[in-house]
Amino acid sequence: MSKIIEVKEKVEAGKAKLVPGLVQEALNEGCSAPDILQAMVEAMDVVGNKFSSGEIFVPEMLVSARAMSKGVEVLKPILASSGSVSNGLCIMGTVAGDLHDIGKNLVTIMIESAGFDVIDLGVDVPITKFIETIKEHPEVKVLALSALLTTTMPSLRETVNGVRESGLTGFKILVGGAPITQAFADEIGADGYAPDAGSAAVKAKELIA
Ligand code: B1M
Repeated sequence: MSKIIEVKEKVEAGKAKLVPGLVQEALNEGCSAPDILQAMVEAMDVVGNKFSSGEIFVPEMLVSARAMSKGVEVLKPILASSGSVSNGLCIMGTVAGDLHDIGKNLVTIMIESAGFDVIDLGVDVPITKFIETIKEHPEVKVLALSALLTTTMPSLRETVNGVRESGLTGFKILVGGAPITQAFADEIGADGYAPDAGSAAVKAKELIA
């Protein structure tokens, strides 16, 4: 069996101890890092669908997420191979009320590889924390906001509004996450939207050009 299929199966099964070794073996077999990443994302889609249908519950989603995060750690040095350019600072976080971080972490890796320094504020980040961090780092070029739940789309809107209302300027706001669309990004007044980690890095560079 191709190692990439095994990676997918073990992420789905939440085998965090086995996944890093299998990811390394898949790389050794000649599989590319983006292909392995794609297999892990597909595994998470399967997990999400099983959760939706009531076949599994939150703890199973969590162990799969841990397994994928361990796999991403092995891929990170390859995905993040960057040049020496510096595009400035990006402040990143998942908005208040939302605990999903795998997508945000991938976006962070790709934005770093596009030459940005990233301050990652983590998950469930209150608006005040974003504002405080921007004040501490007025040189920030991009504020990158992730939201993974339809129920945290309003939190994304409030974060964009709150940051705008703070009067702080000099940076662009980039948003994304599974339920977010270009139309929603426009509606809430974000400067940019990207559907995935790779295009987030491209968009971040476009925004500061
Ligand atoms: Co959650 N969860 N979850 N979950 N979870 C989803 C998102 C869900 C779709 C599953 C489902 O029902 N099919 C569903 C949301 C439904 C909806 O919104 N209508 C859901 C739910 C309902 C919930 C809870 C409410 C469940 C509950 O408690 N009853 C709960 C909410 C907790 C909270 O946040 N307050 C919850 C909890 C969790 C866990 C904690 C158990 C765990 C997260 C652990 C972690 O992240 N460390 C979890 C997981 C693992 C998932 C699924 C299965 C996988 C998410 C993931 O990592 N995907 C997910 C189903 C799914 O996605 N298929 C699901 C892989 C990742 C690479 O993709 O995050 O989409 P993604 O990131 C992409 C893009 O979105 C984009 O680029 C990334 C990479 O290409 N992107 C950006 C992301 N951020 C971006 C920012 C950008 C640009 C692009 O610019 C700044």
